[in-house]
This record gives sequence, C-alpha cells and structure tokens, in this order.
Amino acid sequence: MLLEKYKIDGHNEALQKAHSNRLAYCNTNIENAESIIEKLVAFQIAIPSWALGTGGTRFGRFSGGGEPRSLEEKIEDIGLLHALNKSSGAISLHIPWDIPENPAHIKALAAQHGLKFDAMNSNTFQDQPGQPLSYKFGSLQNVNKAIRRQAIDHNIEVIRHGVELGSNSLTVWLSDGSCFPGQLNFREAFQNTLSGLQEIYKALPDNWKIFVEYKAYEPNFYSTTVGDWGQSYLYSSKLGDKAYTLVDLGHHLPNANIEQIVSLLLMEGKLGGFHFNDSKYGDDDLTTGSIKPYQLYLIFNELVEGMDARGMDHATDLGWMIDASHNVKDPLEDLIQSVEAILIAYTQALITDRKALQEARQNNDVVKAQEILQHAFRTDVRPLVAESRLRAGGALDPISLFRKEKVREQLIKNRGTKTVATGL
Ligand code: PSV
Ligand code: MN
Repeated sequence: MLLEKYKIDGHNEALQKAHSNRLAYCNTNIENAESIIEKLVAFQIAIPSWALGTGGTRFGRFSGGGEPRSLEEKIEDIGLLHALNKSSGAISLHIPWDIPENPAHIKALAAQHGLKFDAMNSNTFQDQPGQPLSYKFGSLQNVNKAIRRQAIDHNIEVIRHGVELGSNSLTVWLSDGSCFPGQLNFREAFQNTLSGLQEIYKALPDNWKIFVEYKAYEPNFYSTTVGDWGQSYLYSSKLGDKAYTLVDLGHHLPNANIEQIVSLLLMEGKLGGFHFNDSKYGDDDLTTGSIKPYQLYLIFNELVEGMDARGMDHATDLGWMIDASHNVKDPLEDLIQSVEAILIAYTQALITDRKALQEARQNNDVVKAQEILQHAFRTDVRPLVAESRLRAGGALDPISLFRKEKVREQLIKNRGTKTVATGL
C-alpha cells in the first residue's frame, strides 16, 4: 500500500500552526537550529527486513496480522515508513531469509520507494532446509573443516547477492561459542574463526566493508567466540582496513559503558556500524530509547564528538541501523518510535555545548560537566526533529497519521491475519 502525498500534506496542514509555535520557542533557545535541521534531514537509519514482522520468543509468537509475506512486501513496508518519517531510506537484508529471486526487479522496487540497500547479513546461526551440514556446534569456529567451508561459502554468496543489489557492506554475526566449560578450545575456536573471516574478507569487492558484530551471550551461554568489543576489535584489526567492529546496543553485559566503547573504537578508526535497540536485562529487542534514553544520548554524544574529531560525515561514514523485533507492538509503529528516539538523541548531542564541557573538564568541574550534559538531554528538541521531517516531505506526527489512515487495518485486509514474515 502507498500513502499518498496529499494525505501527508493534509495531516501537516492541520498541525502546522501548533508546530510553528513550538518550533519558534525551540529556535529561541537553540543557536544553530538551521544547521541541525539540515543534518537531521541527511541522517538515514536503515531498517532490517526482519523487524517488520512480530518477533517471537522461545515461548511463543503472537502475530499482529498484515505482516509482509515476501521481500517485495517488506520493501513496501519500509517504503511506507520512509514516506512517513523520511529518515528510513535504507533496508538491510538477511540471507537466506530475503534471497532476491530477481535482483533487478527488487532494486527497481526499492528505488521507487527511495530506498538503498544497507549492509547484507549472513546467517550461519540456523540450519536451513536441505543444508548438508549442521551449525549446531558453530560455523566458522567449527572443529569440522567442511562445516567451516560451508559457512565461508555462504558468506561469499551473501556478498554476491549484495553486489547485485548495490549494497557495499557485509555484517557477520556469529552465534558461535560454547554452552559448557570444556566444550571448546578458545584459541582454536578463535583461529578457525579468524581464518574463515580472512577468506570472506578476500572475497570483498574493493569498495566494500565487513562488520564484525559481537554479542556477549545467546544462544551460547558459557562463551561466545566474538563475545565483546575487544574480541571483535582483534578480528577486525587482524583482517585489515576494510574490517570494522559493529556495536549492537543490546549485546553487552549489564551496565557496560557503551559510550566509552564507542569513543575508543572511533579513536582507532575501527567503529563501522551500529545496531540500535534497547534492553532491560540481556535483550536486544526493545524499542530504542524505551528504557535508557539518557544512555542513548550519552552514546550519541560520544559519536558526534568522536566523528567530528576525525572529520567524519555523520550521515554516511558509519552504518546506522535498527535491530529489533517485537512481541507486543505493531512493528511499524515501533520502528517509528525507534527512529524518533535516535533522532532526538542525535539532536541532543548536536546541541551539547562542547566548548563549555571542555572547559569544565579542564577545571575538573564535575558538577558543571554534568549540568552541561543534562541540560542538552533535558532540552525538548522534538520540534527540530519534526521540522526536519516536514522539510523532507514526511509527516509531522507519523504515528497519529499511521493510525488515522488505518494503515495496519489495510495491510491486514490486503495480506490477511495469519501471515508470517521470514525472520526470527
Ligand atoms: C543477533 O542477536 C543480531 O543482533 C544479529 O545482528 C543478527 O543478524 C540479528 O540479530 C538478527 O537475528
Ligand atoms: Mn544486531
């Protein structure tokens, strides 16, 4: 389904007056509002193909209905999202969940919706029907050479699909690890994984990057072979210039200082990509900013500071993506909320008074440093984010328009209540 431009315009007209008042107030408090709005318009967050259906847990899955049944319908859903917020201009595919049967057609369809292809994701954490060898005891780390070969070949195949679509990066997340002490020789598992990644690296086209994603645990519970940023950094450093660490916010042990991790990876030029979500315990599936918005702001603060220190382009030099899939919310509404939370945190980082912060640090004025950060965090920047959407042609209030136009009801009518999107 398409959301016609006149509906978005009508919605915006009705809200324009109240929005202008809020924006005028915001502009009086924020000096560089214009340049912030420009940065917000440029900032795009990729949507993963697997976030459009209802996620399940090992205890069950409660479908909300109207889920996309094919890659075409996933693209359509992200197109809808992008029409509403103008900040979701890219899709990230997971192979084999999203094998494009006709790449030229898929590419053209995505272009019609104004979407690009972000990082491609390989999957060696599940066995697929007809797959000759099992990943039960790991893929690239496996003690069996033939299984390692199968995993390497799969990743090379994913690169091939990505080339056809115009993507230029591969994200490798391995569930490899062990559930019990003694199950693995850690060094051997590392070396096997490294040599597998080296083979995959060799298959990367010149303009491609590889992102090595880490995760502390799950599905393995005793050790994970790419378990933290240190291990990912080790792999990416040994691989070479085209290899980077990917930070998924939900992949840390409780209380990890993610902002510090981000800062140091940026300093080393090894931060490549980001998966946004939020977590309460050890999850990676909650809506971005729903639990720890202050942490999200602190992370963005380091991102902006670190990227500026290296002269990087905020919009294009890192891969920005949401990685979550929901049990209880409408997936599209959830994604609208996540994108909004990301843009708010980004804006708050942009308005942070860095000069004053530097001075406070120089004077060991801890109180002042906290005041500066919390001032930015407590500033209501939503009118700036809304204005950037308006200028780009999106909706001032995407969720209310989504509901008013009964988008989910229409998707259910077109696709049915029992559809299941491929993914987890
Ligand atoms: C693993 O939890 C992960 O974060 C990786 O990015 C996967 O590719 C993705 O989720 C989907 O399962
Ligand atoms: Mn992830």
